[in-house]
Amino acid sequence: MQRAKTPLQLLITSTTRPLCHRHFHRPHLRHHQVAHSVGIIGVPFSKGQPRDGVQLGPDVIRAEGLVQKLRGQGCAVKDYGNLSYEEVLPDEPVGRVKHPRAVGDANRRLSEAVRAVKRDGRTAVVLGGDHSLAIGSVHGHASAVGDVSLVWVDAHADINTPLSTPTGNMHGQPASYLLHELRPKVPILPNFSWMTPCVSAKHLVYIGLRDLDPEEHFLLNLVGVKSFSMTQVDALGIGRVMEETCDLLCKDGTRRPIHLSYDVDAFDPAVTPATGTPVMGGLTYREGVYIAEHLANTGLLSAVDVVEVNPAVGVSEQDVQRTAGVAVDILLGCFGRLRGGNHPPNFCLPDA
Ligand SMILES: [Mn+2]
Repeated sequence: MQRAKTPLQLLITSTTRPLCHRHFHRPHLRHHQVAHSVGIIGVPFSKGQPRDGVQLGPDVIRAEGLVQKLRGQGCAVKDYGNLSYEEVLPDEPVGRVKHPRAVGDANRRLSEAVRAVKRDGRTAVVLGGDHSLAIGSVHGHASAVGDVSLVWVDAHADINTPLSTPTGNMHGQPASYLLHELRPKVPILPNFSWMTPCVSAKHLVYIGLRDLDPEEHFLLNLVGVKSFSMTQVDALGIGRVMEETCDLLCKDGTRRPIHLSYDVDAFDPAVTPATGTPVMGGLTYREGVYIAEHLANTGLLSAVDVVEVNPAVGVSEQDVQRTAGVAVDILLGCFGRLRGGNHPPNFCLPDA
């Protein structure tokens, strides 16, 4: 009797049709997807926001079996461990912006780490930590591969500038640092001289928005970013939202690598309760996983952030595990798992 190979030897096989249409149609991948090579970086960083605990996110996500489960579905996984960075003191606010030097320094290191993972030929997975880490993650990704498409899944737009921010928290600002179009609006903060904008507004799509400051709403319109707020998700359905997202991102016919920056607060708080800034009326589990499945099927997913899992926001242990489990499920979806099932291409049934 011949058994299936060990999980490490397996390749993911999909028996469904590709989800993306037109530009992303890749018929040769229909049944035998390539094995994914994944590089994980944990970023135990919390200074982009005021709540303690989000620095524990990477290890809470790992504790839900991320590495083993990815290997179980055929991925070659290298865990690079947690990013180390030093305490930056003193770190007085600049204007309203809190902890600019710490955020700048950690992101410089993260940018280098992500670039190294990309040069190793792996899809980068960055486990947060707060969402200010997207500055270094997207920057490092773009510095390794060139122009990227950025899909930002979040309840918030995180696009305040250092001058427009009502709170001073840097996890509400990363998109403004990343966009070429906002360069004239963003002063260079201490420990940010390494950083230059690397994303065009026309290559950014938001999904899941439902809590924007007036300043952010103005900024979105100013630079003309496409956003599918929860209103659009309700009106169109997540299938059409993802179709339109992929059409928009390749309108110019270029197959840019995709950077997915996934804030778990995009989900409804009933799905991901252990997060710092929950907002009612978010994505269902099914919608959130569909986003990952759809982008995986493009074959262009090149880096993924999963951020803002905070085990210390006063919820039960069960709530923490559920939230971290959803973070893991997003990543399994990003690397080929389909709810309709998968089997390895060399799978053999036992003979009678
Ligand atoms: Mn966010």
